[in-house]
Amino acid sequence: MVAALAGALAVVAPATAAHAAVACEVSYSISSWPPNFTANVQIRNTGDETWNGTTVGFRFTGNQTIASMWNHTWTQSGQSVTATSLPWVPPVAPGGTAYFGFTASVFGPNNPPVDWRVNGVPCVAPGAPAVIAEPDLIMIPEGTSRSFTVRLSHPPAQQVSLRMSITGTGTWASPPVILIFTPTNWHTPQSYSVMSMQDADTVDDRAVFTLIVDGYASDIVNFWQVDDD
Ligand SMILES: [Ca+2]
Ligand SMILES: [Ca+2]
Repeated sequence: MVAALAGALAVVAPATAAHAAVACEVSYSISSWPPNFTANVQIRNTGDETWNGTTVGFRFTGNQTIASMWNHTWTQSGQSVTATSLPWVPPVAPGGTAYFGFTASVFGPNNPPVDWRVNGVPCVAPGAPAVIAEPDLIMIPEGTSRSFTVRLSHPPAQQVSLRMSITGTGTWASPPVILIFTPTNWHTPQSYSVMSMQDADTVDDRAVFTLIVDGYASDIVNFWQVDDD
């Protein structure tokens, strides 16, 4: 079959503390009167961190040249654009949407920009295949177990397996099982348990489990240990 998800015991070296996740979903539409066009951009905050200001990066695939922008200021270098929210633009809470737009000109094809990023993190197109893990954040008393569930947004063409990467601090145990998604069970949530091992320190450790399936946008689950020492 395939490699196990994680060993029976995942020891996470003290490194950077876990952080909230930035995730985003872009909708892009244009009104065109060649060679000019107006573009409207909506970026939904699908992560669990409020955006206090957004720096949006994207890349044109043609010779588009921006002439003006609203809600954000911009710099354009060749096909690469960086748009930064103006100071009066309100924060965007999880589930909220950032809006901006621009006027531009183009000669030749006018396909949507690619490589969208918010504050350095790649975005996905709405409706793109994604791993869906819930909940996003789990408070876990030291020495106990908690579970999250994983499913897929779209059916795979054939059986796929879930991979997992773990970053953060502390000692975490998880069963050596493999979660498999098939063209029939892809939308059924599968449970995965994680144990926060007893440790000698008094620090509330944090770990981020990143759930990965090839061809799907990854999702994450944050574990916040509640230390009992
Ligand atoms: Ca402890
Ligand atoms: Ca601890």
